[in-house]
Amino acid sequence: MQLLPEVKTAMNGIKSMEIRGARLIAKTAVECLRLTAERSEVKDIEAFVGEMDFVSKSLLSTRPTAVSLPNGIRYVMYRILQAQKQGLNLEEVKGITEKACKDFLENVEQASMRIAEIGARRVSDGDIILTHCHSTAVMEILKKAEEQGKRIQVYVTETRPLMQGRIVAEILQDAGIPVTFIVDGAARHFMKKVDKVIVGADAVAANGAVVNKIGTSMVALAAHEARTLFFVAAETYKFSPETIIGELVKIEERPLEEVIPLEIVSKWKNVEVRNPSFDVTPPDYIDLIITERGIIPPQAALTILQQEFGPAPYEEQARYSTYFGETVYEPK
Ligand code: RUB
Repeated sequence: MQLLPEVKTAMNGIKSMEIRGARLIAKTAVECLRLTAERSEVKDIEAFVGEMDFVSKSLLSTRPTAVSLPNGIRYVMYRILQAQKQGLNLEEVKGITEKACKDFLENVEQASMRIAEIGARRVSDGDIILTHCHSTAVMEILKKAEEQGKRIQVYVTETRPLMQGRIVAEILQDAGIPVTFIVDGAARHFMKKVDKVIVGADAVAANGAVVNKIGTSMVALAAHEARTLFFVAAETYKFSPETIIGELVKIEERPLEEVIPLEIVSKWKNVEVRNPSFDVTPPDYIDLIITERGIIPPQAALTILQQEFGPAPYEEQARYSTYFGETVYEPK
């Protein structure tokens, strides 16, 4: 089975991180599904489902941590498989696929606007905020607060090793927000001056733990010590249904040359270099999670998952999970 050239380019973009951040990864994946369905030339439903399944699994192999990616794929594939089960014809199933992709992408846009509005309410005039890594959700909250006439200042960590902090500094500077750019290790040094930390999320677990860029949990620890508020901005499609049944979110480990040039490390005979891309911040260090449905304490993450994935999710979740394993998803 062949992937469209556009899908291959998108997959390479996600792997190389030209396309990065949980929201953009999910949007790109669902756009790949939409394009595949639109260009599909197969003549029967089984072949169509097989094609969509192949593209889904290929997309899932790009980066493992951002739960928005499997959730976007799940949203579309679930509807395709339900339509197939109902015995709809190929054109109808294709129509449902197109609608599912469009709906998911529209939901993402709506959620972005809502999260900006809801999050901006938690930002006060005169606030000093610290953020770590580049989150589109956080950027929109801060820009919205600025638009509302709140004067804020933002400490931006550089975010080793790939320096997403530089993107953040540029975005905020262009929005007219004063920025202080610091190395990651300086976060605790400045934390006493900070009113609120706001970060994004790649995944939110059922127990309220948040997976985000490596270093987030150390920032959270420093915030906890300084009694600085720690907020997470996460749309509900970043909540992980698999964590309800005890699965752990996989932490991506990236190449060592992102951390240190190969010519240096090749001279080190007895040194191991590790490059985990994300870490886990326990719910105890999180004051609030800002979602498009409202603000929740981390302990309410399970409720959000139950609302998003059904009121009695346990058996259903196990079925959802099988889609991501070797076996084909079989709806009831
Ligand atoms: C990006 C990162 C972001 C979240 C949320 O990591 O950790 O904080 O993905 O982003 P990477 P958004 O650069 O490795 O992808 O709010 O845009 O979804």
